[in-house]
Amino acid sequence: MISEKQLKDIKDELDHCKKPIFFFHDDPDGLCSFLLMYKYKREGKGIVVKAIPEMNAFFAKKATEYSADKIFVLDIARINDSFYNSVNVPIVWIDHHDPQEHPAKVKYYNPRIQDPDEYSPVAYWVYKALKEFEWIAAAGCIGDFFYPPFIDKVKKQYPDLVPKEVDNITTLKYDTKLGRIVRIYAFIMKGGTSMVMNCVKILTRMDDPRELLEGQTSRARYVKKHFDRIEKAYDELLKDALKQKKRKKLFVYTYEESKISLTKDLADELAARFPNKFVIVGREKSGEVKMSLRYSQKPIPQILKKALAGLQGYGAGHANAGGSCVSIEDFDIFLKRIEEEL
Ligand SMILES: [Mn+2]
Repeated sequence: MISEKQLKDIKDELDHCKKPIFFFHDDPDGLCSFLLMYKYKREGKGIVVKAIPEMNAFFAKKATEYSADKIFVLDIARINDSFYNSVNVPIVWIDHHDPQEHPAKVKYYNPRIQDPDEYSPVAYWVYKALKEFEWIAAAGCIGDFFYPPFIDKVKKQYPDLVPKEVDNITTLKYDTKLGRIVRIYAFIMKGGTSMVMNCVKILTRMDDPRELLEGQTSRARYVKKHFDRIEKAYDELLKDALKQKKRKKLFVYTYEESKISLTKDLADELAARFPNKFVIVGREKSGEVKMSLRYSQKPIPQILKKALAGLQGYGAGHANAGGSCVSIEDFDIFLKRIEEEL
């Protein structure tokens, strides 16, 4: 957990700056963490960190160009030395991946320092610190498949978004209008950075979730147009994935490199549909298969370690979700070994 004292520190850090810059992960948890902070502060600039969740000199340059007086890093797993070496303003880093070493000058908050097995998203902690916009915080939590403990507040305020009988994360994510918002948030983060940032800018100005769902305003239609394009590609992949021949304990789906990576989102949905299977969704690119893995019956890191022994590849993950990459030549043996471990 992150203590009450630390939550107060986070709020103080945000209260005491004039030109903050926010770097955030390109998923609903990262986006919602940013939206909560920005909507509270009403100052600053947001920058999405795409492709590799690591801060480096490229992002340091963005902070300098903006003459930021404080840097917030939200839901990003790593900060590279080249980043530290290139900035000289305070850094506040809130994350929930594996706890990392960091220079003493960095204020680092991670619920897993105290409790290595804790699984709570960054948006949840930012909400606990700032205490506003429950629906945005809930969207961030749902994106990371975490049932928001404060969901009753959202149900009360927006009964049309979350009916009161909803009591589990799968229904919340895949069968409610709030879940639909999470999907919109996830998909608009795909594609070129300038398009993504145009959409994010619009979201910072929306206070009512229904504006986005109903799509009546021109700014909502702009976001919707980008979303529709991604959703169409996603629906095609999902349809194709569901046609796969089923194996006993494994669900494997691979697709060719295309411009948009939808691997994580597909893996999440397939895992929700097939909760007892080990789900592998992979994208073939330059001789490798880049995969998202989902499994609820046994810790993934343990299985991965055995499956990868001696192969050209790497992988990591939490208990139920992980990622891996192996060369195409090793893919069949990788799958066979996983099957043996289940
Ligand atoms: Mn994230």
